Amino acid sequence: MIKGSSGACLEARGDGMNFGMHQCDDKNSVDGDGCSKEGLVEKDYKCTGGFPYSKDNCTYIPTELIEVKANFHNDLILKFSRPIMFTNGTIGLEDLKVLYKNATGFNKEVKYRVLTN
Ligand SMILES: [Ca+2]
Repeated sequence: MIKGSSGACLEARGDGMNFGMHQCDDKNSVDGDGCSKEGLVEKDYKCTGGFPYSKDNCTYIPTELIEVKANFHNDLILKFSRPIMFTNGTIGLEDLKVLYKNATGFNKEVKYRVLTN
């Protein structure tokens, strides 16, 4: 904590002590590592462990496949936890590999086509 010009206590950023006035403090003033220099948790990150006596540790939340279902045409519908980016800005056959695993554990690559909406 530091004293502001009005005499009120303010929380310093980047000192590794989180008194709860900012979303996070990871003991630096670097953007792009999960906790911004303004003390905000950055997009797609989760920060934990920040207390008056310990800094926040921020980790990237990976994109997860959260749902797979088939419609009546046997099209597989994949739902991800966030919008996903592809190699050339659009989904292509090089972006996804689909494997079929049978009861004996044998994996066979499945040919597919891409439908987007
Ligand atoms: Ca940082």
